[in-house]
Amino acid sequence: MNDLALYIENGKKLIDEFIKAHFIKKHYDKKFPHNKFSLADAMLYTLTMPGKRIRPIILLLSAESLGFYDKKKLLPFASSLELIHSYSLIHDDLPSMDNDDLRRGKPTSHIVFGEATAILAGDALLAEAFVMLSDKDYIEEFDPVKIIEIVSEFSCAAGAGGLVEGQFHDVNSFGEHLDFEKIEYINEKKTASLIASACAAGAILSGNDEKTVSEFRKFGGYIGMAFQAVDDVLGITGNKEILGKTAGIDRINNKLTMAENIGLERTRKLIEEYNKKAMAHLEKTGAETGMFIELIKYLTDRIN
Ligand code: GRG
Repeated sequence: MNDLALYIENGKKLIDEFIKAHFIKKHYDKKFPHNKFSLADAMLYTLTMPGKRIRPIILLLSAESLGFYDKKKLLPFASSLELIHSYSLIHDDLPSMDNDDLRRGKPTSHIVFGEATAILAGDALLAEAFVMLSDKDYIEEFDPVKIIEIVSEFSCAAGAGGLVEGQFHDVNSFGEHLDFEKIEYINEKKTASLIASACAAGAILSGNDEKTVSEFRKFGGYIGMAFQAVDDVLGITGNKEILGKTAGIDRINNKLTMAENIGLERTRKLIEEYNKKAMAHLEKTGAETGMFIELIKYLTDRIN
C-alpha cells in the first residue's frame, strides 16, 4: 500500500468514527411506535455507506501539507463536508432530480424511506454539518474568527453560488444542447466548489494568510473540475457494479456532460490541463506537494 492509500484508509476510519460518535452524542433517534425508522436512521443510511470520503480527506491533507498535523482537531470540519456531500447525493437522486435508484451500491434513500423522508434526511444533514462544525465541545481550541471563516466557505460552496446553483442549471438543462463554457460553469458550481472549500478550509485552520487560502481554493477548484470530468468519463466507460450507481444516468436524463460534448479523448486531455493548473497554484504556497501529486493520480485513475 502506498503512502496515500494508507493515509486515505486511516482518514476514512477516523472520519467514520467521528461521525458515529457525533450521532450517539446527539441522540437524534426518536421513533414513534407507528414509524419503522427514525430521522437519524435515514440520515445515517446514506452518510455511513462506503464512499471515497474524498472531501474530508482533502481538508486533512491540505492542513497537513501546511504543517498542521493534529487530525483529531480537524475532524469536525472534515466530517461536516461529508454531511454536506451526503445531503447533495440524496437530493440529487430524487425523482424530481436525477431520478436514480442506486447509490454507493445500495438502493437510494427515497427508495428505502420514501421521498418525503429522503428530502428531510438531506435537509437535516445539511443543517447538521453546521451544528457539527460549530459545536463548542469540538472546536474550543480554534479562534472563533476561523470558525466564522469556515462557515462562510462551506455555506457559500453549498448554496446559491455553489452546489445548489450548479444543480439548478443542471436539472433545468435536461434535453438542452449546452456549449462547453456552460458545462464548465455547471461543473465548477456543482462539484468543484465544495472541493475548493475543503482546500481553503485546510489552509484557514492551519493558520495561513489570505493569499495562501486563495491559492488553496484555486488549487481545489481545478482538482474539483478534473474530478467531475473523470466522473463524466466514467459515466460513459464505467459499469454499474464498480460505480455503485447507474452508469450513464446523464444520457438517460438526456443530459449532455463534458465527455459527451467534447469526446473522451479531449476530456482526458482537459483533465491533465486542470491537474497542471491545480499544481501551479499549489506550488505558489510552499506547501508539501508529495501527497497531492499522489492524490491527483489517484483521482485521475480511479474507476469509481
Ligand atoms: C437543493 C433539492 C436540492 C438539491 C441539490 C446540491 C445538489 C442537490 C446536488 C449537487 C450536485 C451533485 C450531487 C454533484 C455530484 C458531484 C459528484 C461527482 C458526486 C459523486 O461524488 P463521489 O464520487 O461519491 O465523491 P462518493 O460516493 O465516493 O462519496
